[in-house]
Amino acid sequence: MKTIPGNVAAIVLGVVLIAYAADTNIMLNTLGFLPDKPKRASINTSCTKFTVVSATGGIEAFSGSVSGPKKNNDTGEDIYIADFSALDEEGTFFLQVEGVGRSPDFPIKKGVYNDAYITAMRAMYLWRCGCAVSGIYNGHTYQHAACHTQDAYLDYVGGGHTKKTSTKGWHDAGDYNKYTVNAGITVGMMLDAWLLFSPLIGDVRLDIPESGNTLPDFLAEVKWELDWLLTMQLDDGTVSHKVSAVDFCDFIMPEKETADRYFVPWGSAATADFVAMTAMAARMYKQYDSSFAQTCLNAAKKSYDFLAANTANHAANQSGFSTGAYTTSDPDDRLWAAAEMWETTGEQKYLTDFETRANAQASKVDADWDWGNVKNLGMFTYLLSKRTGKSQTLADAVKNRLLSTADSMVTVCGNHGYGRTLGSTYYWGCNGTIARQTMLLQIANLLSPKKEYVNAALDAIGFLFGRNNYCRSFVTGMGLNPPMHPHDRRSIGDSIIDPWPGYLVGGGWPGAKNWVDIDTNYQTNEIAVNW
Ligand code: 9MR
Ligand code: 9MR
Ligand code: ZN
Repeated sequence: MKTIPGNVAAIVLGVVLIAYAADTNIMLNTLGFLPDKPKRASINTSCTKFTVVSATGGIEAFSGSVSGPKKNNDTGEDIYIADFSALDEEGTFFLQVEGVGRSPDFPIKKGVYNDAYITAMRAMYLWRCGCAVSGIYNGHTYQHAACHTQDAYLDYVGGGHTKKTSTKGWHDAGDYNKYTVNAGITVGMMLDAWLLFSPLIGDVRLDIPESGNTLPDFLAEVKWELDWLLTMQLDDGTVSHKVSAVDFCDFIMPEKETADRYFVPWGSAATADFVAMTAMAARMYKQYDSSFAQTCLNAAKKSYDFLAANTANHAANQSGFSTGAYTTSDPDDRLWAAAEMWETTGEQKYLTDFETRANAQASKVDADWDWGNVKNLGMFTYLLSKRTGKSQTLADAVKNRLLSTADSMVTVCGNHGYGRTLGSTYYWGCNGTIARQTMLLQIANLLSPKKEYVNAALDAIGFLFGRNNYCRSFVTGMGLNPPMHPHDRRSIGDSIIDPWPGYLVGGGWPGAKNWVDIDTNYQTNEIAVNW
């Protein structure tokens, strides 16, 4: 039996049992559970009975028999499930599995994921480029001085060796470059989160420099990225694919990277993503900052007009740069751009553009999507729009496909021993996709409420926070035994042992067992804004 640190003496029903460490054969969401929602643990060794014990009183709060075993294809394990969903009292508990051992302590309480939300949002703040950042977490002060204030040179976009300001934005990942296409999926998801959840997150204070201003903190954080994005638009309406040094820098703090950084030539996917993001921002910031909203709308129209006059896919010419490529063809990006332009302006030409593109898509909604495929974002906007004028046939087709996709996600999740909504699919950054899938499930739940959708979304979160074959959290600073060596230049370059907090690492690929918590392993252990 493998053990991990965290030894606690357990007293059960007045009988002193052996003092033993939490056992790595019992996997569950180590952030804990909401009282009224399902609670399941996965056990990868033979077992029959389990109890849930109050960690404070040593009182048995629940007992049951496991189900299974069921073969987990990707990990090759036989998995047993302990279901204690019926336990709805608040408190701190652990699971005791007869003949196996015990789980770590976990809470059941309302708002159990609120801290994770704040930490993840503050992680976006800590990712800021173009300014000094500082934040205290678990007693450590994570900080760096103002970085990349030199951004950026125009050499590659026809401006000679002169500069145009392109500061602000978030660093992309473990590297410090800034990529428009990856900003697309990231900002798109975040502004959709605002659309869906602003009543819940609108007042949550993130303790960022803008806290207390008129703009809600969430929108203030996203605006830091939008302010940078606006600098990426070139005079003719094209949008630069990235701001980057020619090569990745060493494992140094960001302010130590003083190499020249350049605007990289335009690409049509980047330009379309820019249209979508700024059109969304025009809508969502309007009530707080109408002049910023107008700036966004003007920028969106300009780039949209360029694309309308230049319909061919245009890959950015990235020669001379060895940094992240984010190469992707543009039909999905153009579709998303058209959807956001329509939703923001209500103009028929955008609706026609969107519907033509949407009709041409064989699959209207995809279960598995990332930065290279933003079609879902456009489809979601179309479905959630209250505007009149939609084609009923198309709207029905998209909605049906969305719901059937959500239904199959529920099935995939239920068939997987660890409730992994992506089933047995593994690739670079797949953990990010699992987090992203919760968005599709939430939108399905909005359009056609079904508790299974929300439960699958919770399972996705559970997988990322410990109910997985590693029995570890995949998010730095949170949950059980989290990543300690992410591929993150700040975490490697500073003197603090614990990595910068609040970041999801990419996860195993090519298979379930290939994640390694080693900082050189960017293939499985990097962090990135879109995850
Ligand atoms: O650090 C880089 C990381 O952010 C990228 O995701 C990864 C793939 O593009 O590349 C990393 O940089 C490595 C480079 O590709 C090859 N030389 C070593 C660099 C650091 O590991
Ligand atoms: O997330 C990207 C992944 O889908 C690609 O397979 C991979 C290789 O091209 O690149 C990933 O993006 C990296 C980017 O190129 C540079 N910054 C770090 C990103 C995360 O590893
Ligand atoms: Zn920077």
